[in-house]
Amino acid sequence: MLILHSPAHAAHAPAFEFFRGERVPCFETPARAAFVLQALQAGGHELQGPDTDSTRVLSQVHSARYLAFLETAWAQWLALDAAHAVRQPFPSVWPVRSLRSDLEPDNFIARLGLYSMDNGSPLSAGTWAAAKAGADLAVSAAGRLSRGAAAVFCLTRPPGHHAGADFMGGYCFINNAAVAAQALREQGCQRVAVLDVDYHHGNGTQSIFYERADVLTLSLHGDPRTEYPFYLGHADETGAGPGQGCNLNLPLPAGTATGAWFDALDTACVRIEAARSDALVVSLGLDTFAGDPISTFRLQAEDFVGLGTRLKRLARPTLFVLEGGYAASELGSNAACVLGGFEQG
Ligand code: OKP
Ligand code: ZN
Repeated sequence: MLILHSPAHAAHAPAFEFFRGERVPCFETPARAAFVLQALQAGGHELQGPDTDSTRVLSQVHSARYLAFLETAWAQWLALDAAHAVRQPFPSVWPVRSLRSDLEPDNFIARLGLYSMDNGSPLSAGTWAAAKAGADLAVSAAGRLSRGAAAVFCLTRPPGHHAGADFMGGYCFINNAAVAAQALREQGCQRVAVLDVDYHHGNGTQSIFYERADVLTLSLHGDPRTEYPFYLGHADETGAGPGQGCNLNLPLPAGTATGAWFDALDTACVRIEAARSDALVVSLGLDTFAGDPISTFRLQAEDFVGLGTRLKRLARPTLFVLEGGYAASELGSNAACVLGGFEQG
């Protein structure tokens, strides 16, 4: 399978996040992509770089003021104090219900809160460069599918599926899967399906397309009653307006193992076929793995082969985008299992 990758991902390398009352090393690291690159190259997959700039498509997915903030956020942080070069900004205040989000405050931390859903999306000097490179890969991959490729894998980080039109969250800044789906639509696909198999609900992707009938969004994930992102991802969220019926959530209890997970995958696949989607974007989170340090599902390596095989049966042009997966040293072999299952399936 064709792998699209850019070394620019490594520019996003914050040191710390907050976890259970402690400041801990980031789970979402450059090493994750290095493990995937190593495994896929060892597996003989072809590797190429991006060939398209995503700027125009990005403006169809994210708000202008959010993109302007993200692009200059690190420079703004540094401008406050040169000592900030070795510190990470974190939001500490958010415009929740009854507070105004139409106005941009002058204060940098207040703006950071305006554009964040949590304090779990650490920024570093190269965050914009890495996230923009991921979007370039997503648009480039859509172009490959439109020109006849059967499948492409975008080896990107940071992930994207929690990022909404105007906010970052859950390690995500730009929604690569949404960018890919939007690019496919603009390149002539009438109906696109985005299937999110990451452990965490793809709240950003759902919200970006919630009122659209041209992009079907589906997500299998840990039940938001107990799992991040908590405030979206319930089964009764089915789309709105013209997009009514075009969102499917399949929340599963913490601890879900192979059998129940594949039953849900089958439900999602049946819906994709019924919708006659003509291209498939897969938000490929591998944090459903039993060894994942921040998740509770119990999939094994061979289950990822089964995932690839099931997706191949959909027989649609397929664009994989890497999302989560934090058992870094097994992330490459698990990704290779999905691609192997797809190619053999
Ligand atoms: C991103 B993706 C907060 C720690 C928890 C939420 C998990 C984000 C997962 N500092 N962060 O969906 O794999
Ligand atoms: Zn995840």
